[in-house]
Amino acid sequence: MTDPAANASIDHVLIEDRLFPPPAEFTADAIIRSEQQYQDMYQRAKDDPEAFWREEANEHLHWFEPFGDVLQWDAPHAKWFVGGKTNASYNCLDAHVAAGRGDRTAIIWEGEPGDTRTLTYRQLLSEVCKAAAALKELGVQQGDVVSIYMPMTPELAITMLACARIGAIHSVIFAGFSAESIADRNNDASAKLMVTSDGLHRRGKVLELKKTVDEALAKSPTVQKCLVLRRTGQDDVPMTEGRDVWWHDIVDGQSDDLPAEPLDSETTLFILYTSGSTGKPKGIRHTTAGYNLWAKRTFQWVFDHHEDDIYWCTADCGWITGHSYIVYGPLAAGATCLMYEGAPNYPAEDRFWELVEKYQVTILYTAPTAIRAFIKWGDQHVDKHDLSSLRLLGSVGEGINPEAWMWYHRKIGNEKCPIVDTWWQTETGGIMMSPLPGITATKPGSCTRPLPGVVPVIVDEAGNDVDAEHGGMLLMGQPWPGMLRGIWGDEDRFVDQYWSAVPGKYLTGDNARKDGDGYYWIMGRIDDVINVSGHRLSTIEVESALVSHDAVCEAAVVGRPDDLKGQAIAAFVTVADVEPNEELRNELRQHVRKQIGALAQPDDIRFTATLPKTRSGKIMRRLLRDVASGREVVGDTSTLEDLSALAKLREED
Ligand code: 6R9
Repeated sequence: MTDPAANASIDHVLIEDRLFPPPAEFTADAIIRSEQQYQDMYQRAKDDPEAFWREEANEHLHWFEPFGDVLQWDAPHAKWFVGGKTNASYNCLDAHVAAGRGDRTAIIWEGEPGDTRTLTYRQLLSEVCKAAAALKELGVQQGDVVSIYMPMTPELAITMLACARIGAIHSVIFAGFSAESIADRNNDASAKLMVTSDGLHRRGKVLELKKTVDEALAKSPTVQKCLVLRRTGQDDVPMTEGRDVWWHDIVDGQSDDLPAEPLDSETTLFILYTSGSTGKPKGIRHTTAGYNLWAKRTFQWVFDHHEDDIYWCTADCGWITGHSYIVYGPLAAGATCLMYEGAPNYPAEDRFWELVEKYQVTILYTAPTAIRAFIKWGDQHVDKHDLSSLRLLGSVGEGINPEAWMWYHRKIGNEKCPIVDTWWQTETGGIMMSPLPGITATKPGSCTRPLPGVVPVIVDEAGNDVDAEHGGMLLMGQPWPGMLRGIWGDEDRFVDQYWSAVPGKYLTGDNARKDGDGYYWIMGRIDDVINVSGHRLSTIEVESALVSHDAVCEAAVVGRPDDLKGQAIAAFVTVADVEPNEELRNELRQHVRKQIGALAQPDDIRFTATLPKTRSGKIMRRLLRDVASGREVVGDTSTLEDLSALAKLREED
């Protein structure tokens, strides 16, 4: 028998009708400043992608040798800019120096202890050449995998670009992962070299990275050498003779002139491991030309980049956001980027705002998890600083609840900065859906419309298109230059996971709804849908209703089995400045009922001090599902930020 709800769409229950048109002053000076301009680009990219991308690639990348075909598409395998030769490090560095922009500032860096460093494009190029020469001296060749486990220092970006320069493949591992996770990634990728540092500064303490790396290297037989940056300067750093080399011993003395290797467009630029909800992490593979072009152009379109901008993306290079919007996008566009090493609440909760004021940041790109933390910490930290340099705000990583959006808009943007809520994934290489700040009237909680080249499709579980105003699975109907080219060493999983739901179309794993204005609303992961009495509800809508109550900072909503309704709704809630009690619990139930209806009213509400999150700040609803249903927590927990968060939740049972 078929389940009557099996091919149902997802019910949409949250009404959000606030609309924020771009300020006229912003539009007047914007790169994309008319709706017509967007429509023309969008239609051309959709109807004649080859002509559109040929022009884009010729204009925006440097070619040592021209490409022939724009696209060879043998679904799900794409080759972009076939036979051309380029180099991502050249596009990010040499191109600017050659164009007389070598003295522009590329990176303004601040360490957590307050030390600073500024690098012009010319200086960054020299450093990258030296590092590339050192990699070669250490035996790294084109196609070799280099694992990078480093703090957010300029040398992290330098190492990535040095790999790109010689055609080595970088695999950046966030410097918070355990020895076990590093070894897994080294082994999966057969990494040849590891780059790390003695330690890193985090909230005033030193974390000894090299010791963790040593433990990992004991279980990483393919790694032959380890390059070690001195960052924190402690003296008892274990160095293994014949394997470990100090950065200052081998990099500093190299020549600063090492030409970028002309590389085939489809040369693997990097792999980046991302956790599947179950099973082992997968190495998402991106290639040189398509990815670099996508990162650069989406950066320019979405962030409306102008020469005098000071741009700050608060992500870590250990995530795709850092790859695309700290390194490859902004540097290819010649931007001046602030890079910060440490925590947002060290030495105090106003560190970000202090940095914005000090460096006169104009564009700020951060994540909902950070925004919700700032709200919890209180407005007094923001009020201490002059944030008037800001002109544009961005959000990425999770859906931003409308109330968090409103706070960002009022408190940080002073009601004058457009907010770009950017939806994308490690797999997509760069932003796919986002407002264009000069033209798109924004709606809190919506990532609005697709960028040129992006053709979203929404289907129900049977693969049929769903009507506007209903939610379903989000797919991409057309290949785009920044798309992943595979999962490292696992072709079956690549085909199975992304290309099997509707053959030839990319399955994102998220649900979404398109509203009557053609705006998209992400409704959370496919696996997170809650089925209450045959109604399929999106977690994020119920969460947003909870967050719109004054007492609530964060909410995570999951389904748990229920004999009567199929699933019942369980909510985990963090509150600020109030005593969580039965009265508040009832009030929250009533609040959700009033906001979105009786159907969505949570059956259980648990107050908790923290929610389990991934190290990049995403709520792990999968774990909460197990907690809510009283099951043993199963599956991969290696990306969990703080294991104690989970333990506490279980205690609170
Ligand atoms: C860039 C990045 C991808 C998943 C994605 C979705 C969620 C990211 C979002 C968003 C709603 C947004 N996500 N941005 N959901 N609105 N603006 O985060 O990549 O770490 O691979 O995560 O994150 O669920 O599928 P990645």
